[in-house]
Amino acid sequence: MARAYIALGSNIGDRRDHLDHALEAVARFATIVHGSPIYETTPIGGPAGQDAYLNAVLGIETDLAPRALLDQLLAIERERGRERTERWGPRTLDCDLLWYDGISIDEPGLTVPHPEIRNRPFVLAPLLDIAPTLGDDAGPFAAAWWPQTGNGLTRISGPVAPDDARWMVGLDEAATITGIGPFTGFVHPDWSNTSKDGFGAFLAAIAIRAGERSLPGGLKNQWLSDRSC
Ligand code: A4P
Ligand code: MG
Repeated sequence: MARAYIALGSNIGDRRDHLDHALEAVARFATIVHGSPIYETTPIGGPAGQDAYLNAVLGIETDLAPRALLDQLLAIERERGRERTERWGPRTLDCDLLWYDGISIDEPGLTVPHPEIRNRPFVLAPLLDIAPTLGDDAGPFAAAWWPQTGNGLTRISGPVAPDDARWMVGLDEAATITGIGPFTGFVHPDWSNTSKDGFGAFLAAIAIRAGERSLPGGLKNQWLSDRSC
């Protein structure tokens, strides 16, 4: 079983629905063990006038080899009508393989770790949320993070209500607080009926409920207040 990290991005159509679809689709062939917060991010590169992106990262365990995993990710992009017209152009859904079991691959059509991780704040932020010590031969990815890297990123998931400052947390964080982890799969008690906010609300609910139970002042005060982005 290999550990891998996948970056998701969307800036066309119902962006959240595309990410939710990716989450469910990845669970067809992998166990999802980490789910990052979702960020709304300013487009980097590509044509002027693109809409803002939603970006997130999943940590998975899978029996698929890297190439087979990439093929599955490209298939998920196609399910969402992904079209490639220009470099870094807008897209319904982008699924990039960021990192696979610590190995390096440089083949036609597959480079791992993804060469742009350190240059992409919209990847670094959610990745470091769920895997703060991850790195490659050049060192930890966290070394590429500077305070200004967070400019243009807004952590949006999953406000349970629009005026509510509660944010989604990663599964590992939730598991630490609840003591009921590690999670061996993504299970929502009523997943088929939870559309837009299913994932974020699920994680937020776990963390908030556990936080209210065990942390004086509640989870929000304890460790959401010191996040800089
Ligand atoms: N390919 C090779 N290695 C990989 C890998 N590790 N993961 C090949 C995924 N694909 C890999 O991909 C082109 C080809 O790369 C694939 O067919 C595959 O065989 P693509 O998805 O068309 O390329 P891309 O995503 O446009 O480019 P790239 O280099 O992955 O760049 P990024 O970093 O994904 O940039 N701004 C914001 N705010 N948020 C975004 O998500 N995304 C981009 C795309 C630009 N600006 C953005 C965002
Ligand atoms: Mg891509």
